[in-house]
Formats: sequence, C-alpha cells, structure tokens
Amino acid sequence: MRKIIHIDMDAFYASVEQRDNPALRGLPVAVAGNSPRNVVSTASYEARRYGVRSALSVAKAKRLCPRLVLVPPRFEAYKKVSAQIHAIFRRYTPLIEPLSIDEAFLDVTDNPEGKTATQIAKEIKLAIKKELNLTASAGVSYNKFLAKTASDLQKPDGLSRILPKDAERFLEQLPIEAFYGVGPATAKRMHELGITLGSELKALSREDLETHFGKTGEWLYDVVRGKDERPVMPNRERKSVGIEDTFPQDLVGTRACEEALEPLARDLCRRLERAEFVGCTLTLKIRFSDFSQITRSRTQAAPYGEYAQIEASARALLRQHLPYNKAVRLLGITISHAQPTARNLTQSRQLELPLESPTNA
Ligand code: TTP
Ligand code: MG
Repeated sequence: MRKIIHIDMDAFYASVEQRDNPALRGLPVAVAGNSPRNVVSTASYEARRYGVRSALSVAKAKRLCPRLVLVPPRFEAYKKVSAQIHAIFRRYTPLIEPLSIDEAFLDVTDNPEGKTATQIAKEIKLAIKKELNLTASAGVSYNKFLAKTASDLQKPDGLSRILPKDAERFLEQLPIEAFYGVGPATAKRMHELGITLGSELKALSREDLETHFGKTGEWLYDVVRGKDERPVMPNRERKSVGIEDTFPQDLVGTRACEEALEPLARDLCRRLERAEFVGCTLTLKIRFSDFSQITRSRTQAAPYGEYAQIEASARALLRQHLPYNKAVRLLGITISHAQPTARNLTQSRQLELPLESPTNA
C-alpha cells in the first residue's frame, strides 16, 4: 500500500501578498492582472466570504465586495515560494510531482525513518508555517486521487487522511463536484442525469459512463471505487497543455462547432496561465459521431498566449478541415512545442495551404 501526500497552498498568490504587505492582512484581497480579460487569479479567504473566486471578472468581484483590494500579481515572488516549498518536500522524498505552482504530490512510501505519511504531512505544514510564514493544506491517502480530494476537505490549514477501509464509503457520500476531474460542465450534465453523489455515480456501468463522459467517464468508474494506480512522477516536464469536451449532443454544422470552440479556448487559456506554459503549436482534435477522428495543427513563430489568437487559429483549422456531412462528438485544443522547430514550422505551412476542400477531408 502506497503512502501519498498532496500539498496545496492556501489562497496562494493572495497569501503571499498578505504576508509581504502587512497592510493587506485581514482585508478582502484579490490578485488580478491588468490583462484585457481582467479576471481574478485568486482571492484571500476574507474575500471568498463575499463569493469572490478565481476566474471571476474583476467587475463582478467588485460588485460582490465593494471594498475588495485589488493587487497586481508578482509571479517572481510566487515562483520563489514554489521553489522553497519544493526544497522542504525534498527533505522527505525525491518523488515529488508538481501539479501547478502551488501544489504537488509526494510519494513517501519509503522514507528513511519509517514515519507515517500523516506525521510527514504535519512536519511539512509546520516547516512551511515557520520558515515561510504561509499555510498549506495536506491530504494523505493511498493513491493520488484520494490524497488530492483529501487536501481540499479542510481548507485552509487543513490536514485530512483517507484510510483504505474508509475510502469507498467516503466516496459514496461525496458530491460529484468534489471529484477531481469533474468540472462545472460535467457536473451540470451529471445533475441532468440525476447524479449528485458518488453512490449514484457508482451505480452506472463503465460503458454508460464512457458514452456520457468519454475518457473522464472511464476514469470516474475506477476512482469512485477508490482505484487509482497512477504513480507519482517526479520532474515531469510538461510537453503540452490541452482541453477537450464531449458534447451532450453531437454538433451539426460549422457554426455550432465554432460556438463550442469559444468556451474551450477560454478554459485552455486559463490552464495555460496556471501551468505557466507557452507553446507555438496549436492542435485541433475533432471526433465525429462515428468515432473517427482527425487532428490538425498549425505552428507559429511566437508562442500562443492570448485567447483571441487561440480562438482564431482553432476556428481557422476547423473551417479548413470540418467535413460538412458529419456530426461532431468531441472537440479538443492542445498547445504544445515550447519552441517552434524548423520541421514543425514547415509542416504547419503545408497544412495551412488549402489543399483539400471540406467535402473530401
Ligand atoms: P489554487 O490552488 O487553485 O487556489 P489557491 O491556492 O489560490 O486557493 P486554495 O486555498 O483554494 O488552494 O491555485 C493556486 C494559484 O494559481 C492561485 O493562488 C492563483 C493561480 N490561479 C490562477 O491564476 N487562475 C485560476 O483560475 C486559479 C484557479 C488559480
Ligand atoms: Mg492552492
């Protein structure tokens, strides 16, 4: 049985700001850049009481909490803290898999002093508090899914443990929104199917889940049974960041597909920002109602960053390659290739030539 810890810093950017500027302590603070999209990166717990959350527009956040203090982000400061918490993790194990700037999985199955995972999680939280003057929440369990879920149970400054004998019962009463991998769109579809709890999820067959939710569905079939064999993978270098969505009903026609691309491009932008990933190649994946699938890419010299660029490229690929006679079951967009290589630039230029008409694609 493995011992896995998931650590996630509390209100990360906002906590660093409150730590470094005592005048902000106790106040509702939102960290927000001055990008055209103007959304909240994160909010202090004081601001969350008003409903201020990540990804909310600044305008809406201000309406919810008029005395909200807006602070511009300082990514260098957050990266520094991220490196410092990793140095603390390394005192206990080399098996560390970062998930984002403020969270990581640790595999502490083998540790020299034979400590329990809970003991190690306590020590890590204490070191973060004493040395960095910040708080983190920890989840302890025997796999990644449960450790990740556990770390969210008692935020902020929480420590939760899910034992093997309690896992299935715990998952049965868990609201489906709390399952990692179930985003707002999937949750909405589940509610439409009458699924609100783990127990109801568990009642569905693997085939049913796959039909309704694609890959996510298959994944949920296992995790709701407490099964997740994924290893903790240290030093995983990100090669790409992507997003895809299987639609509740197949989309017919270019217009419907273009509309569906917009929220995908928006979510992808958010993911790129969080992962601090940039890449020069955009790949559009289209799966049709008959389960056949095409992927088409284009590469540009400068990395993709902005929503407008991503959306425009994805839309152009869609227009070029969508056969009008097939309904679309899934669309996905991925950004990859941190640097453009001569080879993929050439490939991309070829792809962008209108070599094929939509009818014979
Ligand atoms: P999270 O760990 O999701 O959030 P958090 O640490 O602010 O709060 P919590 O206590 O709930 O863990 O994300 C870590 C940081 O990533 C967050 O401080 C800011 C950044 N971030 C964004 O920039 N945009 C987003 O949409 C989200 C969710 C996070
Ligand atoms: Mg966090």
